[in-house]
Amino acid sequence: MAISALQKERAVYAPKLPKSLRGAVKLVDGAATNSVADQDDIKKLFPHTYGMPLITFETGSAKTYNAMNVGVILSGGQAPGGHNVISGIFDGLKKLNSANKLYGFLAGPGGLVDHKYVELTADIIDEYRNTGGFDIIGSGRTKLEETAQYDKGIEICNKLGIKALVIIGGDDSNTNACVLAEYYLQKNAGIQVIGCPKTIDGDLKNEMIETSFGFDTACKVYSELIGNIQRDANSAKKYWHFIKLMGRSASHIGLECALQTQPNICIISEEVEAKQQTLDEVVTYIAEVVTARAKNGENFGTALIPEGLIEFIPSLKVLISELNDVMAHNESEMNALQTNNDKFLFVSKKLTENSLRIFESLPQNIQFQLLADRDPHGNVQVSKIETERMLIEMVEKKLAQWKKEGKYTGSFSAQNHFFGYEGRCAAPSNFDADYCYSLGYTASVLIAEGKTGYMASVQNCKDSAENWIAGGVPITMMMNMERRHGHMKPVIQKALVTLDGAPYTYFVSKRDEWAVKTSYVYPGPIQYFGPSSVCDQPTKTLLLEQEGK
Ligand code: FBP
Repeated sequence: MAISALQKERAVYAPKLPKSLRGAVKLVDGAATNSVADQDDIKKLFPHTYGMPLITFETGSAKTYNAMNVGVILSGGQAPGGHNVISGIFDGLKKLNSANKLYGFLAGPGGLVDHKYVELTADIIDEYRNTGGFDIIGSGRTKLEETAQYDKGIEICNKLGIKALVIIGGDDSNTNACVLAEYYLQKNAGIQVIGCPKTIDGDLKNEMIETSFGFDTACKVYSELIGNIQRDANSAKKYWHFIKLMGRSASHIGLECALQTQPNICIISEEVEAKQQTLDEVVTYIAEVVTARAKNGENFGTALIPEGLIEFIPSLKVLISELNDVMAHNESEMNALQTNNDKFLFVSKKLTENSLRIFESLPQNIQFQLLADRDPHGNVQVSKIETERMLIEMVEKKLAQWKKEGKYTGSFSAQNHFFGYEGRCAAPSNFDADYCYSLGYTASVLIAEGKTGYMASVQNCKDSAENWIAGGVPITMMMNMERRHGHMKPVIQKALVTLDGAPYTYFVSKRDEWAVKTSYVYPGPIQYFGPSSVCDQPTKTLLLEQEGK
């Protein structure tokens, strides 16, 4: 198979491990834990895995471990570094006992249920070291939520002699990992379950998990592209670029890219929600920045728009939730309707007066996109809603109105972009390559030590990799109760952008200046070789959050 010159060099990159993982490891128990909220409910639901202690690894003395087989699953959207988690697990297992085997379940959690798997041998692993993508075994979004699925898991694990599963996924997949760990303990099935924090969205983090893997690389890729666009904008001086950035709910990606590139505008969904802003207020803010820059003769700029924005504008959130209900309860009638217009008329009759008014005020393409199929969890597929185009259209209208009123005299010509899939499978940055490999290695040690219901953790990431602290965090510690599809469910608390957090506070202290002055930063492409100050830096979000800790 043909590979690029970079791939060839990258294949021999040896990810950096924390000191404690370089030789024999000793596990040190910390304090017993509690869930972040709803302790009584979570305790009741997870009697076997609740309250377990935090674990940190230290250098220990050599030990022998019995041979064991382990299964690994990639769950949900791709994120750079997944292959390194798997190679970290593989190398960790082989170091513990060369007879250990690793099986990969194919195409996500569905592979466990449908008994589709492959044995991951050294040849396969070597082909994928330090590469982006999840193609080594594929991923999927099948939800593990029924005991029949868990039992199918027991069947295949028994057949293959698997004593532990590693689930590499986001908040929902790790919630499932914990449910599975609890169920297997209840059934005395002899199968441990360990989670690993994955998602480019950056919203699986907390006191103990400093970042989810993939966020670093994806943000660096998007920031490179934004920087390139800014250089073009500043050269041609004729376009406003509206750039939508992936991240289903949280605005971490947009915020990190803003910190890296200093654009003129970056909307933060969590702020819009907290301030209860209307769509018109968001449009007005953008139009005001365009107007202020036009006064300085600068009819160009960049605006970063988080993918999830539409669901954070309170009135649109209500509209979307009404649409979800109408569509879920009238599935067959909706499917029978031939055109988008028919669908629009059908749902319009079922909306409340306020939501109907909002729905009618949206551009037609957005109305139709809001009527498109939902994802397997019943959510709008926000990556398919062209929020950036909608905002361009609405800003254009507002500026035309202001021109008539003499409030605006510039010219407005806009380009739209959406960056998401461009970054999800990029070759992992050194940070992600090292972090992921360390997470995988950590998972193998947790398994060998008989742990279950834990998420592999690597902390102190602001420091150089040798000083990172590996260990395990009980997943129940991250849980609270939330309403899902009308029922209260235990779930890992999602980390949205906090408005008193250091990254947002820093951004707010700078954004007015960045809005009017052209203060662009051009980060350039990810560097895989060269000085550590260029190659190994974590995200600005992580550095600001961990400052002083
Ligand atoms: P995960 O949370 O599963 O990591 O996926 C995140 C994400 O990349 C979001 O940013 C995006 O909205 C969504 O997946 C896109 O999903 P799909 O891959 O199904 O198009």
